[in-house]
Amino acid sequence: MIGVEMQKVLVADDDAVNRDVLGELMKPEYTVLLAKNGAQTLERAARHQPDLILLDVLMPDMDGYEVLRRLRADPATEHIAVIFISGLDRPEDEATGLKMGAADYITKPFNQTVVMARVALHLQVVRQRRMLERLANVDGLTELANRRRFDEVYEMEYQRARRSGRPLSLAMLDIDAFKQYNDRYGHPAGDRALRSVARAAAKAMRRPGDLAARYGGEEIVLLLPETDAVDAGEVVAQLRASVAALGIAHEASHVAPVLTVSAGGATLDPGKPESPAALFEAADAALYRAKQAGRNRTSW
Ligand code: GH3
Ligand code: MG
Ligand code: MG
Ligand code: MG
Repeated sequence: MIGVEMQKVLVADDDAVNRDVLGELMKPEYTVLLAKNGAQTLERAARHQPDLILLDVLMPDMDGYEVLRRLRADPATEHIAVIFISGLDRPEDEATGLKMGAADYITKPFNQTVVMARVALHLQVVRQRRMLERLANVDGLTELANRRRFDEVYEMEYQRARRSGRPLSLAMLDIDAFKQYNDRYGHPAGDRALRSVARAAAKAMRRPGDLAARYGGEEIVLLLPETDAVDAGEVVAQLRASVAALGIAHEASHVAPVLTVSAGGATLDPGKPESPAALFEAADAALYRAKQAGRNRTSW
């Protein structure tokens, strides 16, 4: 695959000869990782995030079924495709492996060409699943999370914050006088400007749980878990400053000679009965106030 990073295959077998044969077989096409027992398999799977594991069933420390069970129980490895490769060749063994969620079951002694073909097939499925996930969750123009993804994560984070009593902040951003920008510079230039603002928003996300999403046309929403109003205000202030610092000329703006954004924020009050929709509306109402007050500012 030219220009594309090679997919990673983890070969897990306690038998050194099998390991080497399978490893050498995969090497020309894939990045190969090796593991000689169950514990190593789990550790390497979590650390290296292979696309596929070729998993031996009979291993002394932990059998392959148990390894698969533990892979599925850990959010870091639950999605990894597994092909069993085993000397156990009874139909019941194969059925057990497939029912547990293995993508395939190959019996030993294996035919190298067939192993390669099956690995290629399942790696293609992995790529297609990733592409579908991307299409479902990522906005094509800005590469930010899309609204569908935001709604899903927001609901989850809102409930988590409610349970834990920890803060949660939301900020809604909207580009100022963007209609005039399009009118003055053209729609393609508007798209480029929007992409630049989106990149600035993505960069402003500092913690793993932070999420910047394209909510609507030129509206970006920030979801900031574990963040109170003061810290969230700081994130928004820095983002607004970095958008201004892009220095995207906007001669038709009545706000400033460069592209600016207005922002509205809201922070979950653990003491008040609220709803995800109410918190969202509060951020939207704050954005409206920022616009009313003259734009290029933040309201909370
Ligand atoms: P305001 O300061 O009140 O926000 O003024 P505005 O002109 O930005 O008004 P509003 O937010 O209501 O308008 C959004 C405009 O953004 C209208 C639309 O043409 C433009 N827009 C929305 N999505 C896109 C996009 O994907 N690409 C481009 N180029 N323009 C977009
Ligand atoms: Mg074995
Ligand atoms: Mg606007
Ligand atoms: Mg708008």
